[in-house]
Amino acid sequence: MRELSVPHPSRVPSLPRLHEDAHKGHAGRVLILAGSASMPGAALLCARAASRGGAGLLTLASFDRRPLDSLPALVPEALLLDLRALAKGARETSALVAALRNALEGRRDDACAAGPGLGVNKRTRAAVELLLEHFDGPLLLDADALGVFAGSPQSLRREGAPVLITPHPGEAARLLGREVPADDEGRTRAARELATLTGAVVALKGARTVVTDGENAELNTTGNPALATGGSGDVLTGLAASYLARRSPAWSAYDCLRAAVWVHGRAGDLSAANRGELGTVASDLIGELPDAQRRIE
Ligand code: NPW
Ligand code: AMP
Ligand code: MG
Repeated sequence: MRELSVPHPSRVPSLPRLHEDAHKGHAGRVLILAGSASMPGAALLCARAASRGGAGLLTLASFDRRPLDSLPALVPEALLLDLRALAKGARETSALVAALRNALEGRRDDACAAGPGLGVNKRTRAAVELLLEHFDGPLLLDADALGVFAGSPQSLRREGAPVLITPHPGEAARLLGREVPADDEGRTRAARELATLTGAVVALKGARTVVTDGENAELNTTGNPALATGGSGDVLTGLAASYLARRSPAWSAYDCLRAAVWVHGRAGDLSAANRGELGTVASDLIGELPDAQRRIE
């Protein structure tokens, strides 16, 4: 089999194995806040990737019905958290964010990811501020959850459980308030600066994604331009969230993110080999995740 001949990448940590008696709670509970009426696909890609990344229990929360309406057909494993319904149909930010707050109080999620497809607006900003304050597990912020903090990366800083951010260079530039250099040295410097300002573990995406926890930094070795397609980053967010939910003392937030970035790139490499770079769409990456991930299982 082609895949079995690929060696375990020595610098990428192995995924923690579940013990023999594990139940789905041990595999990790993941909460995703993503999607909107005009971008349901981002939420669905994120949820599908989290499901393939081994989430034991997966919930998609949305302020809009549309991502949730499509979910059962595409990710039957996932649970739905309909924030509009919990807010009794209200559309105001205050009511919707209060519904999220109430929902969080009754939940026990091991990790949360927020951002893909939410839109850059006041509601997203209020929701992410709420998660920073009240979600006490690892919190991964991507896409519009970063867009709402343009020019104020310090607002992402918090005490306690780790925050992780996965900006592409455009999002990183908005956070920092200046362009990110294109060369590897400049990208690494920018990623480290973001880690320092936010206190977060950072993946600055692109070809050779830089992953840093502020101290350590490394460039990812997998991936190719097949990944330069809409929704690709949303897949990474879901995958990383599922790894974050797999609690293990030997498995840091930095390890999770390095592993997710490596597997995501590898899925892109497998898809390019099977379909070509042009023929790969983000959904295809999800189909390649099991094979890609087996290399580090
Ligand atoms: P350009 O184009 O070169 O001028 P945005 P987004 C720059 C959702 N999606 N290197 C780019 O620069 C996401 O989850 C929904 C350098 C431009 O300025 C978000 O919620 C989908 N620059 C939302 O859409 C599928 C780069 O950043 C700007 C760069 C917006 O996310 C698609 C564009 O970025 C999408 O995932 C790079 N590698 N990449 C769905 N099906 O529902 C980007 N830029 O404005 O943040 O737009 O990334 O599409
Ligand atoms: P996003 O822009 O959020 O959809 O994220 C795009 C994803 O694709 C990130 O994980 C990038 O690292 C990856 N990616 C985009 N272009 C390339 C490339 N040329 N080579 C490798 N990975 C890429
Ligand atoms: Mg993105």
